[in-house]
Amino acid sequence: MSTRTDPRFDEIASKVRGGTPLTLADGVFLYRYPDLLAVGSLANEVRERLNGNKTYFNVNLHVNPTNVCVADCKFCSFARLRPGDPQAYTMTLPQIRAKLKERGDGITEVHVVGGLHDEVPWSYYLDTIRELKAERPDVHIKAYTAAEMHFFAEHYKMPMTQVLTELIDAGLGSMPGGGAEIFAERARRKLCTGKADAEQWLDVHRQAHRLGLRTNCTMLYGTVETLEERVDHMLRLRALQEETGGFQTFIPLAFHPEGNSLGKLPAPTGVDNLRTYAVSRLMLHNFGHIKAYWIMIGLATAQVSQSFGADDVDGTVQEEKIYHMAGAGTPQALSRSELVRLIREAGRHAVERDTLYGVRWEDDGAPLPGIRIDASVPYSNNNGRISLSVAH
Ligand code: V47
Repeated sequence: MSTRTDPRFDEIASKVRGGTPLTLADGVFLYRYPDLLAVGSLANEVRERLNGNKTYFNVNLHVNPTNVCVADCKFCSFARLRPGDPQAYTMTLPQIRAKLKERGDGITEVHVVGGLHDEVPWSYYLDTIRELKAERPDVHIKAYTAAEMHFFAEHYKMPMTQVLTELIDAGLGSMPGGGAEIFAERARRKLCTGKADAEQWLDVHRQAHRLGLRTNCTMLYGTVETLEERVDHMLRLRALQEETGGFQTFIPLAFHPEGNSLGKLPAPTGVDNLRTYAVSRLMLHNFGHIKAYWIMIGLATAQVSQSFGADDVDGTVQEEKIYHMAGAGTPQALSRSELVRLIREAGRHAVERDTLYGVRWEDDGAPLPGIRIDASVPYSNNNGRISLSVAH
């Protein structure tokens, strides 16, 4: 395919190289441009200008304290509406602490998100963080999406600054990027009701940034949204980043159709995933990082995405519920060595970061402990287990 001489593509490429922000029309053009490799290669230029050959990862643990949730999100396979539902659960504080004790070896971050549970006291959410910090004072707590923060303010009748300040005092270190879905009202109305709308979601992040918290942001794609709505979503994030500079990384989240009421929709294809990484890298010129969450797009696409604009693969995760209840075929955890191998084989230089992108370790190419390097053994999912020879 040779469409690289298209003058409109060349015009966009010149804007990218000259540092001119792209417009909505530019983004939609890139989504529709047939030469995927040309779009990917342009995104890779930006990725390498900002992050060189580095691919970041961290060693983290996900904790989902409850799946009881009052919101109605059509794409969600994790939430249960009422506490009495046989599949509903709410972890006790000792259970939360025990999870970190049991599975927290070597981790630097706990990622905490859950449902909007209206029958627990505000202290439950604060104490969750206090318990984790009491168990491991050294660990960074990245907790509660803007949708949860908005719920806390409404349900417990507190101004947002109080919600955030009390959580910071309890030990909150930063906020994850979930709950953004798609900002466009037309699509959002069909996808989710009973939780923060676009402006409310953005305002929680604005206030968090003002209080000095760094946060992440996401976009759920592949449901009912148009390409224009995807690019509009990116532009709204870019505008807030221009205002506050508080976002660390953008994470595109590919829709998983199992176990939810949008189950008839197909999952986004590999090409759509790669194009979305590339377009977001090109639209979000003021973001330092684009994260390819391997849990969600699979190990193979996470590797290839490192040449399509992404420079981060998230972390070891340890136990993931939100995507696995929606049919994710990836394993529930990767070891540190497995992540490094994944990055090495993508031709990138693995860098272990902390939550705030401080460098903790850089790959020196040494053989990886516990793993026999055998190029004939593919990274493939085998009912949640990875096919790897582990040397004992
Ligand atoms: O808010 C839920 C999305 C998010 C489905 O900040 C779904 O570092 C696709 O935000 N198909 C939670 N998406 C995950 C998230 C996240 C993940 C990794 C790192 C970070 C970070 C944040 O997942 C939800 C929602 O937008 N989601 N169900 C589904 N069936």
